[in-house]
Amino acid sequence: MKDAAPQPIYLADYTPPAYLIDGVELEFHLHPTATRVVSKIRFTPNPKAVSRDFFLHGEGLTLIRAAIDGTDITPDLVEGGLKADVPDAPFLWEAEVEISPETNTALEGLYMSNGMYCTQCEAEGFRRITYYPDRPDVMAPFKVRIEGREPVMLSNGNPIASGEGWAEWDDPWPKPAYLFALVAGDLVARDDSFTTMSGKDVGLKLWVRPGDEGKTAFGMQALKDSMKWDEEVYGREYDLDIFQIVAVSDFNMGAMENKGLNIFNTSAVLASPETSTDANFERIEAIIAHEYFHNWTGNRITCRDWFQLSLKEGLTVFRDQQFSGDMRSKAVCRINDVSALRGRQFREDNGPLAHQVQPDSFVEINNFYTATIYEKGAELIRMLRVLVGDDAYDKALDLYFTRHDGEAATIEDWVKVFEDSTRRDLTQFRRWYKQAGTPRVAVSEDWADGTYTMTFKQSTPPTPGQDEKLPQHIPLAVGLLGPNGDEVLPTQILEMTEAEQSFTFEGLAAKPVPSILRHFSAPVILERDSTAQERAFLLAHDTDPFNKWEAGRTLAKDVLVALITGEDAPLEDYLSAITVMLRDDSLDPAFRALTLGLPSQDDLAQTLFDAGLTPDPMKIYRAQQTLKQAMAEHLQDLLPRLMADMDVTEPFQPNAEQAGKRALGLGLLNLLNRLDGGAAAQALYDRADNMTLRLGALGDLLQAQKGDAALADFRAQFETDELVMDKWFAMQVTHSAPEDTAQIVAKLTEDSAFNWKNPNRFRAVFGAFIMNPAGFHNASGEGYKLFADWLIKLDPVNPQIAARMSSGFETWRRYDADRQGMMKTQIERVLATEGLSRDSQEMLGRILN
Ligand code: 0A1
Ligand code: ZN
Repeated sequence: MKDAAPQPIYLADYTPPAYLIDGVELEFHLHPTATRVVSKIRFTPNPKAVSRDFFLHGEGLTLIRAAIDGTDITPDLVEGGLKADVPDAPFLWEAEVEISPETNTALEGLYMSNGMYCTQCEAEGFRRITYYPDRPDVMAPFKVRIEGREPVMLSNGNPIASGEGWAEWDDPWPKPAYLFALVAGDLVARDDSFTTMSGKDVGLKLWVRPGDEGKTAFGMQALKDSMKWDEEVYGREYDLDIFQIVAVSDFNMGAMENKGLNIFNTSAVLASPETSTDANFERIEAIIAHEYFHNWTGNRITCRDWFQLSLKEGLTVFRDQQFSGDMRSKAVCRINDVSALRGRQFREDNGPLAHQVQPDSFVEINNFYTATIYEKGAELIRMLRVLVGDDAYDKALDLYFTRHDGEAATIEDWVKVFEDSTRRDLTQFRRWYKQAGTPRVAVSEDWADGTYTMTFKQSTPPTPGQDEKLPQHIPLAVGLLGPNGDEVLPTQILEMTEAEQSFTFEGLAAKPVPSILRHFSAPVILERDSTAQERAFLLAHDTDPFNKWEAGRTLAKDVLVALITGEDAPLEDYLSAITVMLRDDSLDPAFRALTLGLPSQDDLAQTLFDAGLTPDPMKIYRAQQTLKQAMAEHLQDLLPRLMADMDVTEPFQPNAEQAGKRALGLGLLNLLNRLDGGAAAQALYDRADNMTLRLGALGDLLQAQKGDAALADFRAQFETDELVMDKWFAMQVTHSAPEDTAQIVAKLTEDSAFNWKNPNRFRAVFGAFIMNPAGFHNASGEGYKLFADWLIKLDPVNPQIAARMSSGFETWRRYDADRQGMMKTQIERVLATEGLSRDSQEMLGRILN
């Protein structure tokens, strides 16, 4: 019998906690299968409470003893926790529980990774460590004593004392339980220090397993850069004596912002030129910044409840995006951020998993760490900043930090801060948080007697549970170009608030070419009929780098869609525009590399689906191949010179400048590869002294079906490096021929190195699989079955990852009846699995409906 459907939790049901906590003392006696946790918690009745019921969350705990004010009691063990009768006055709660970190494969709570103890408590993992009011609006200072045999034993806050077999930590800043952390094991640290703006010395430690010390320099520098940036840009200073990062091999997400003790997936912190690509370095820098920035946006000011998740995540993503833009190229970072948004968030917002940035309900909060909460949430903050202006934004943030420091706040508090400090009415803007779905903005234009009029119409398609949508407040950044390419109107922000609205520009000498939605000023889909000539014109002349890139991308998309549907493709326009762009040495190589890239297969499938067509994954794949071949042939005389220009002769640096050259060089090599059958790729593979070039070359060799020797060599060189071996797995799936993909995946799962319980390894294979549409959607349907088999296998071991991966089926309704039928069968098969987790039930249930 299947379990009853899990019940949702509603935002509308929020009530304040019955009891608050003055202080927590925890004592850990570490043991792989029988860790004892002794807790002493000083509770006080909350004057704002609506009930006096005493309930503590607890899951998978063996209760050994409980006492109130020193007297042993027998609490009522109930589903999800315990209840007890307590005094109507402050009291001391004591408990002792036993847990088994070694058998905790879900990687939530206290678990073991490679013999090392570590924790993950967001969102609701602390209840697997001890009985506690595990909700973010209960904040308390923590003191922790750890006893065990591990040479290094860490927790949040400042170190107090330690001796043989024990260590004590004190975190004076009140925090919710989801920010608790403990790590113990055989670890070594890279040490450094940072002097804050008020002159305080902070000790910095980056802890890794012995052997990984050589991969810590970049992460440490990124941490110091982040600390400095947050002082300079947001006026935020660090607030403990020590800041620590620990790298852990088994981790469900990228990293976690636990107070003073960030825990990182090794993939999000360890880096060296020999083992990490430029993209890895860039991601690591951003994640280190993100977690560090949470110290203020997330930790000092946390969330009242999980419906407010975007309060901390949207803002912190926005801050890390600003940081990356300042550290690297603003234009390139913005293009990358928008590409990621479209690739993940638009896909989510236009399918069965669409949800609000502030949801009204959820079943399993772990399923809501989504692109909508994170990346769309960041876009909302970016729009607010555009609407109020940079200075007003800075003032609003100062007010936010003063007004809410030490609190568990809400999204409403956040918007109110902006209203109070700018005196703007943001009533309509609030809809962005409550309306799911990506708005479409259609543009038409009119030109007469020197007057140019643009008319915008907005509409948002229905999303699950939300049929009716109201007009949004959309900032449209617009500039106008004259016929000779000069800008006749620099960027203006047009505020759209109506369903349909016109804007008029007078006194123009000639009909202008508009550049609309500059820097992607709002997360919308712009619909505008345009000619290939106009797109090529904007690619050549637009002063806004984002729209310049966008023009090239849209032109490429026009070509691809026409190739797929069999219409006339503006191929010549595209090829000549791209040639001019590539030849332009004044353009940043990184920008040129991005402009050379094509829209993804997934993007094209969604575009066709939106146009009322049924996407055929093979036709999409072939159209991409055809266009790349045409580009290669058209550019063949230019390729060798351009590639030579991109050679980096200086020693490897993971900076934006060198990375841009490598990216363009590899983009060109990918074209040349189609003409020389892999010869240049082999030569590059043989001489590469860094992972970026080595991996780029390997990808091309696989593409050319000449990768066997390089693959074997790669494995032999990096067999003992988990993170590089993840690449070895992923590359084979990504660069397989569509008809072979499922078989390759199946073969890889039999490899002795396929340690599937490790989230990074599982994602390397199955993440790459579902990101390869032509392979995954191969008409045989064997990919669907294989994928479902593995979801079923993973779910009882690690429900969080199984549920996240099930989004591979998210787009099933886009496809033809045969594919839909086959996917539906597999989704239903997984759903029918006995004991399927709440996580997977919720995700697959939503996908199906
Ligand atoms: N708050 C972290 C990410 C994170 C979220 C959930 C986790 O477990 C369910 C783990 C980490 C961040 O934004 O970086
Ligand atoms: Zn975050």
